[in-house]
Amino acid sequence: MKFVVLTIFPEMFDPFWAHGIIRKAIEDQRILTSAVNIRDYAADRHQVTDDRPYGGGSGMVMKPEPLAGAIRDAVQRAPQAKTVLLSPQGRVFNQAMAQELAALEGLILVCGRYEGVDERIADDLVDYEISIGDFVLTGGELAAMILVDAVTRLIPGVLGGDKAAETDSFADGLLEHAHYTRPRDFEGRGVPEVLLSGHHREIENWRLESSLMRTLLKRSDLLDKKALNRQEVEILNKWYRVIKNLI
Ligand code: 4GX
Repeated sequence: MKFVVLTIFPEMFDPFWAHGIIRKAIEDQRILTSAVNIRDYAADRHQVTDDRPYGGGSGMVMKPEPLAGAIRDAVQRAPQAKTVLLSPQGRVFNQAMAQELAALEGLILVCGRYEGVDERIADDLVDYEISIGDFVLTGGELAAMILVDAVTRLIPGVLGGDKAAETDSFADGLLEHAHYTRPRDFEGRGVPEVLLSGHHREIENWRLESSLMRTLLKRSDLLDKKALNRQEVEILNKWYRVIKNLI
């Protein structure tokens, strides 16, 4: 997968490419990354990328010509790639979208600053408009990093086995079960006994129960969307009966 980021702050990506799983994915050539300076496509002597909005008002808008130049050049170099504009007006990013994007050959990620980009860019040169959440950032760069991060870890071979991504939170519509590691006693707090038992079947049952209960208590909205199997319904019913007997 090829990621080309278009930004006026390409240096923001240097530490991002240089650490952890992203770094390893680059080293293993599972992803190819570049951050391109939109300023390099500005025609004037001062390489201006923004201008005042037509109709007046405060704030600046990214000029269309440098952006169009940068996008067209990136498309030429990665003709298979889809172009994404990071914007609060976009579809809100989630794990299902990350999975779809992970199947693509390449992504050109357009990072806007200021009040946004000239609307004609979004209309004509962008395949997807994506928001990473309902809050306002100072620029699309952090949004692009989040998208690259979430997509990269789904590319086959990037995480240890492909098991790791399969057992994720959200992969099956539930939150992750609780995790514990040594020491067995941490400041007087123990570890669920079953996890020390070596009974793999019981451990799997406990983990499913943990996932379901955490989802019910912390993110019950996720359960509304999920198609539950028989075992999951059985566990939820069991706890429902426990609670009902208390009230
Ligand atoms: N998820 N921002 C982009 C400027 C902008 C506005 C409109 C294009 C169109 C954001 C988010 C986000 C702030 C990045 C405004 N660019 N991006 N920027 N939430 O808040 O992705």
